Amino acid sequence: MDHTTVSAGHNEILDAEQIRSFRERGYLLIPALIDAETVRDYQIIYEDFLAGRVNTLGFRSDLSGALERDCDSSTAPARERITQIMVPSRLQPALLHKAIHRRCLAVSHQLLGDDLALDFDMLIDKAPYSNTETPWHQDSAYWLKLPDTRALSCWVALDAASIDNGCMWYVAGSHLQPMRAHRQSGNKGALTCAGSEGEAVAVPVNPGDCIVHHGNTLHYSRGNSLNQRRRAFITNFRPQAMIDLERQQNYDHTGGRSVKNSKARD
Ligand SMILES: O=C(O)CCC(=O)C(=O)O
Repeated sequence: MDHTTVSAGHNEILDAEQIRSFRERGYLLIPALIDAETVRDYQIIYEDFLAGRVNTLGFRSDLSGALERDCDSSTAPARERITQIMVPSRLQPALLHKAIHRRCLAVSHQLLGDDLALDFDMLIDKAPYSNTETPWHQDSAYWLKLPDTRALSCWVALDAASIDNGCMWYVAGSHLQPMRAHRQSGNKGALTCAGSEGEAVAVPVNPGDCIVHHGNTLHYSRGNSLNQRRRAFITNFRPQAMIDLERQQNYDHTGGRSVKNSKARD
């Protein structure tokens, strides 16, 4: 079995109104995708990654660009402003069979089609008082330009996220607009483009809630200015045929950050 194989089961998680709203806005809040006990289970796993008990094999970096990319698990904790760990399910394949992967795959099928499959996953943590925003961007700027642009990111909160500890903000309908020009921030840090809170909506969440957004939806989050965690477990889905195209070009989302989609280049 391929390491990214996930089975969605036959769950219908969303109703027709939620699907309509996602198509119009390019994002959707799904309350309580996982229950409180499941959140606690994931928090334990997450801490194993953050504390370096799982060897993150060079897939851990500071999304802010304040540090060099390849901080290894023995030296990384506490120095990062935004901790990003790519492909956690490659490091711990049991994750593929747990609730987040199964339920998010089912959501992706309902929203964008039954041919969607897991492309990659990642953890993004904003530690208390780390005060560092994730700049405005569209995920598709990070990715190869593909003929089929269906792509879905499922952002599952393992902590309450509010405006002050870095909940997500989205520009409704931006997935239907032309891509904005992106550039890289910091030292090999996150990609960024023009965007502002004035054109966006903040989406505070509770632990266990999931927000999904289309790969072209413009989004951002403020820094964490509270004494409160902000851990997110993120899964990304796209058509299996597009994943095959990516892999044929040796692209699996673990390389360095850069503007890869020429449509989005400054
Ligand atoms: O968690 C964040 O602050 C940013 C997440 C993000 O940009 C994404 O999931 O695409």
